[in-house]
Amino acid sequence: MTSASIPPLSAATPGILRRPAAPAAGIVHLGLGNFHRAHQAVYTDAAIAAHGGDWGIIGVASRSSAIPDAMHAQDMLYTVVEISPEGSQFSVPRVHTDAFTAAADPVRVVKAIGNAGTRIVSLTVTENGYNYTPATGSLNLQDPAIRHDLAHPGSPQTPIGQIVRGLQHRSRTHAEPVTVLSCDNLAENGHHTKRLVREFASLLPPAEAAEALAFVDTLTSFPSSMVDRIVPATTEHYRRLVASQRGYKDRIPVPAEPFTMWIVEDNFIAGRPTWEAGGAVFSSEVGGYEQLKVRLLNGTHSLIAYLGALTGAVTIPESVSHPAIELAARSVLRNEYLPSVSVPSGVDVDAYEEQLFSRWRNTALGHRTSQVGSDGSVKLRQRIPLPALQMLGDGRMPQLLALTTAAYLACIAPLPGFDPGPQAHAVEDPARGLLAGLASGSRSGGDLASKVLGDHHLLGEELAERDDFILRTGEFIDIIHSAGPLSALAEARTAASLTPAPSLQTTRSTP
Ligand code: CS2
Repeated sequence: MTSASIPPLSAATPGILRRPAAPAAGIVHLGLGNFHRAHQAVYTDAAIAAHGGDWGIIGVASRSSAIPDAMHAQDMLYTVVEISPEGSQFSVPRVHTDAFTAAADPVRVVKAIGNAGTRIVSLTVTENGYNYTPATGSLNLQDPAIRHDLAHPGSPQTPIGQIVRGLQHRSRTHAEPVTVLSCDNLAENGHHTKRLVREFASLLPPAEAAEALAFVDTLTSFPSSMVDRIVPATTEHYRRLVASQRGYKDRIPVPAEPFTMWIVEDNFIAGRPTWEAGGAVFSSEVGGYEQLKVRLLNGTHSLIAYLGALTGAVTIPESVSHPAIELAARSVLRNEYLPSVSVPSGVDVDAYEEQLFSRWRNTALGHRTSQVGSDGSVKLRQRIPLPALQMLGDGRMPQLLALTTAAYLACIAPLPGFDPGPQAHAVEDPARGLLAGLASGSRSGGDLASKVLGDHHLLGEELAERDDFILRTGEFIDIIHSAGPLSALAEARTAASLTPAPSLQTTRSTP
């Protein structure tokens, strides 16, 4: 078959099983990117296959219409390609009932969330999509999009604005309860989302605020959840792979690693799909799983990404295959992140660590250092401050957490005269302009670190007070600039090995 004659993916593609009856939509999902389509959608597909239920998903993309357009052209279908060095597995979830773009049709988002048939509003909008101030964790009232949403009830642009306007619509029309489910890498993501929703609601005119807050407090639940699956960006390679192996053209296949995990707090005020059918675990220990994941996986991932980008590594497997980077990653994970984690009962940390390294070594996946490095100004706030403050409180310097911070700044805010290289240039960040401006007026690493961490509270208010951490970060910035990232890494590891061993008071929950 020539490439031109390969048919597009559709409901008529051989091998696509039709359901006896299409489910009605019970879920509105904000954030139609690759992660949602390889994670929650897959679990929901398994739940509907096993137990039925009206749990179809209306997918809402934030700004671009590329995914909704492709989904409509493909009968709401797309392929999940599980990639490992051993080979590829293909599956086609059949759960989306509709897809559209919020920016093009803001009224439709409010109506979809407000619809009585909607029982869950879920989100994968990334850490950056919650419009909060990393320093304080509160809603960012300086953000023009939040100001717009407070002033224009009919056309919200932000997920928090869309949710509050949708909840107001519910409260005024039918008062049916609903669950708001965050699936982003934020500590206590349910509490965090509820807090931002309440903050937004409380800024409405008084009568409206009272009504909205009453609805939030009594008829809306906000479970926390820990989500985990490495999902790189789609490239032409995956489109070609699907065409050659499956015999159809898919414009939007999603590559993903075979590993997947979802731990959810069972707090769904209006019911939920039996996601257990896809392997989800309902647990009262979500907080411990979130800490484990956000610090050991995501935190260590940041170190691998920034040091890798500075050494020119294009992908995470390339970076972690460098022996010095692997040693640093093991050291930050075990000695600096782990002591701050309440390890959930039954989790074997040694096995978890080995599994992480084998996932990061998945060369077939091609997960880019610049992708993991993106949005550090919001991601690092979730990953670094608590473990760093705990160590500092014990009188120990978190050398590798300071190095992670320094490597991040060297990538996106290099001092004048330093070129961090193409992988660092490819890192996107909402604070890039601000931080680059601070760097251009800085004379040294210490100067830059003190402006970014001290004056601008990039890692929160408490760390802004820790001159010792700021100074150490500044020293690492200087070493990276003068002698390169591997010298900074060697210095951090030597200093870490001279620091007294962690007291290893890892809090373990009782079984
Ligand atoms: C990564 C995550 O981009 C990042 O910061 O650490 O996207 C990571 O791949 C996922 O959270 C894995 O579940």
